[in-house]
Amino acid sequence: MKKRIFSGAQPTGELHIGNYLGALKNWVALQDEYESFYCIVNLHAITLPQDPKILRQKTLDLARIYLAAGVDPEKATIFIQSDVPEHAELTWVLSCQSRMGELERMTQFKDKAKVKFKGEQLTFGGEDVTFGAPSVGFGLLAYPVLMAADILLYQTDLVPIGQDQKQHLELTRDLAERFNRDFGDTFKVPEPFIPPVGAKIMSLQDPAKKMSKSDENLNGSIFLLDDADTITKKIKRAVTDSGTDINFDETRPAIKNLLTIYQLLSAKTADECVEHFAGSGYGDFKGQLAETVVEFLRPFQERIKEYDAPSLDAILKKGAEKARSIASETLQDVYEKTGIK
Ligand code: AQP
Repeated sequence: MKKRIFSGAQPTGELHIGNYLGALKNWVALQDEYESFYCIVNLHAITLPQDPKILRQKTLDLARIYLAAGVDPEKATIFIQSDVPEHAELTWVLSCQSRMGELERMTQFKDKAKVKFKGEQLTFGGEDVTFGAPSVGFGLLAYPVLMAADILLYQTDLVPIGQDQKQHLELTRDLAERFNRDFGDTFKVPEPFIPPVGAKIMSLQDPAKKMSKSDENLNGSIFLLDDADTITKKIKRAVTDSGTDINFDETRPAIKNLLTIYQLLSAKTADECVEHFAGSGYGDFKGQLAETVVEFLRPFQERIKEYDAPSLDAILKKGAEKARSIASETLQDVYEKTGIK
């Protein structure tokens, strides 16, 4: 029997090349070897305010992006999180097993709470952290519990994620182990799959910050739907480091980041990349990088238009049915073990 994968992305903002290289690219690479479940996590999206109309549209757009990236609906199960109500139901049960302290410690919660709720300062969570205001949404705190439910419902072996989600996966493992200890063996304890290269693509404007959908500086990210002109401009404006060599030097993070994007999209080894650009200046390097990104994204953007509404609908309906057949078994077991049913 094939081992199982679960992963997902939020239908918020614009997906960027970091989301692709850190996650989607690996989903495609792993779909032959594993029984794969790729979810559009719309319930996660509402942990921050969303426009309902835009959210509905973005949910379908994201399904198209999965398909255009190469997720094959004949091999992998693609579905919308809210079409499988077991995700929300298991979240409640796992919430009752979660501790405030462990949720308050999550880096993403601390970052997002800080950014979104600027205001009066106060100390929060027994830790040396100050937040902007007392009205941080509970959904933001509960986010990793919902993520744990997503993964554990499918008795998942492996979770392909970028570096930023590693801490959430560790919490998922803790919750699975705690539940198994207290109620008997119920969940498989999943392993993360974090790619050795590309797990954290950095902002083009600040190599100390990860490329991020919510970055206010749009020049920091290359979005999957950017046109050729915009991509070229963004790469030309990307910050560089002092020095002239083009190599993977930890002390020159801006060039290392650009070269990593080049490496992953050109399918060259690290040594081949360094050799290829030996003696080149930054201008030439950036020009070739821009061409590589544009050439990669052109057919991708064409493929997005391939699926009309009825065929997309059929894929998502079939995906939800398959997902539910597995998720409902796990939830039934959880309800029996906890005395709910
Ligand atoms: N910069 C990145 N490099 C590599 N992988 C990344 N991922 C996110 N950013 C990078 C991975 O992409 C997957 C889908 O993530 P998501 O939809 O949950 O994205 P997100 O966290 O909303 O995306 P951002 O850009 O990180 O958004 P904000 O700005 O809201 O924080 C995940 O596997 C993630 O690890």
